Amino acid sequence: MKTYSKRPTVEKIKLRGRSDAILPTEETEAALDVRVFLDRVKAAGQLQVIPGGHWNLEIGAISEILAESPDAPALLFDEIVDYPRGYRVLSNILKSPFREALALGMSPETTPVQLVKEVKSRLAKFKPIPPVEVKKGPILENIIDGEHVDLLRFPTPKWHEMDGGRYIGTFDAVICRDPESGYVNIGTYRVQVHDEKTVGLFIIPGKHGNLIAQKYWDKGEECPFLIACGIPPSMIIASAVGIPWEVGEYDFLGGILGVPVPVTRGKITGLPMPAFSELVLEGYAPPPDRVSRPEGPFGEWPGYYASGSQDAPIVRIKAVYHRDNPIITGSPPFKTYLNSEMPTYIRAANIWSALERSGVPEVQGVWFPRQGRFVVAVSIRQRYPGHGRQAGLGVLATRDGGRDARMVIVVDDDIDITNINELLWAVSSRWDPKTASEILEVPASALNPRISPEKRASNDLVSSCIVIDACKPYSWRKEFPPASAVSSDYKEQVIRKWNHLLKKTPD
Ligand SMILES: Cc1cc2nc3c(=O)[nH]c(=O)nc-3n(C[C@H](O)[C@H](O)[C@H](O)COP(=O)(O)O)c2cc1C
Ligand SMILES: [Mn+2]
Repeated sequence: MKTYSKRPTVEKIKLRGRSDAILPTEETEAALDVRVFLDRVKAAGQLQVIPGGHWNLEIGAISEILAESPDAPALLFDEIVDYPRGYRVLSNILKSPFREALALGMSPETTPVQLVKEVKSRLAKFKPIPPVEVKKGPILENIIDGEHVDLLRFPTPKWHEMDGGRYIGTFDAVICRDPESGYVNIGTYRVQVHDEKTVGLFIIPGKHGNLIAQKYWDKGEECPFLIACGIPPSMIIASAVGIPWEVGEYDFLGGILGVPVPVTRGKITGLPMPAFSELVLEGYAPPPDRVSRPEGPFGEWPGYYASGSQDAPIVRIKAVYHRDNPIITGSPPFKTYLNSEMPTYIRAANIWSALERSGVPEVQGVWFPRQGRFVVAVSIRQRYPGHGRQAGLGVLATRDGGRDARMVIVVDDDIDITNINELLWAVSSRWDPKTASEILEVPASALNPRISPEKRASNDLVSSCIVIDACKPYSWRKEFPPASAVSSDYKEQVIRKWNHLLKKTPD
């Protein structure tokens, strides 16, 4: 059997300076090294290798078509047209609860709401763990610099038909350092290949990477960057989540996983890159008022081209680091119902804790249904009149639940909020739109397709949101007609007896 890693991996690396360094455990090895991750995914029958696809649209289209299947496999594209065998692209990386759990360094059997709960409990006990610097790492297997830098050597896909170019950074980690405090930030920002030695960066104003770069640019200086375009699957948990400025994303990820992230320094900028990354670009972004280039459009995560094409900063690449046979990790955004969004675990956990902290009791789960990422679902065990409404409004009062929200749905705890069928069944049978709704205005973002051109032009970025209280009405909940569905106890008995027909094993 072909394996993608030569085990053991992390243990081989000599640790420098920190004799107390905690090495990754079995659970976190897959989270910190995409090749170990692929071995586990392959063993579980969730990896599909696709030879011969074209970088121009085919990889994107196949990824989207296969994302529609209920157990969407991870896709490893090899022998890509125009490129040598071994130069690969990995997509649909985290599109199953099994793979999400692996990336979170948790047991792959964990169910989605349990994952949110586990993340919440890890965040409650959270202590940052700084990265550990190592001398050697697979990312240093190949270093190309100066005149030899040629980004076109990598099979960067053009993902969607109307994209303005090829995007090497979609499941990426863009690393830079605050010149004042020395704080290292990591953000997932999309990266377009302009030519052999230049990429374009799309960073929304206010994001940390932009705040940092602006400090260099204000002084007329270039901002040093590392752009990791093939990353360990767990990196996305930290790089794509709004973590407070004081907590570095490496330290956050280490804290969540319980082990330090092994890093090694870029030769030119001295910035730390994950030692187990696959492909890292290093370079400098000149002040955009001096040099910028049109960037985009790019199919964005809500499933539209809302932000269009604009002049954006560039990064001139001075060095490229890659593992032998590098893997570009890609996550082309699709319609929201096809996206896998690891950060939603953190965000759901944050909303859940915020509700608890604000004194809303008995929350049983918080979830972002994949079918519509502008929707938040909450389940509660009702304790008093108005409890459901309070929980729904509480979601909107949080940073993670308020922005761009279109619908907050609150249901009783007999409903599995991760099952869209059950959720809609509860809404359609227990909700009274006239008496059990609130409609409010919430902050929106430029990527929200429902912002009118006028509002966009005047920067009036707000949209409205409905809170749907689909709990049984508290005052007559005991008289609410009982559901006719088979009870869970009896269901289990029947499945056990009729297993040969039902082809299902009881949990
Ligand atoms: C798949 C994916 C792609 C993203 N692309 C971008 C992007 O192109 N530009 C951007 O500003 N934010 C993007 N984001 C959101 C940022 O990664 C996120 O806000 C993160 O918190 C930014 O890090 P920061 O808080 O350190 O700035 C993306 C998120 C995900 C999950
Ligand atoms: Mn940050």
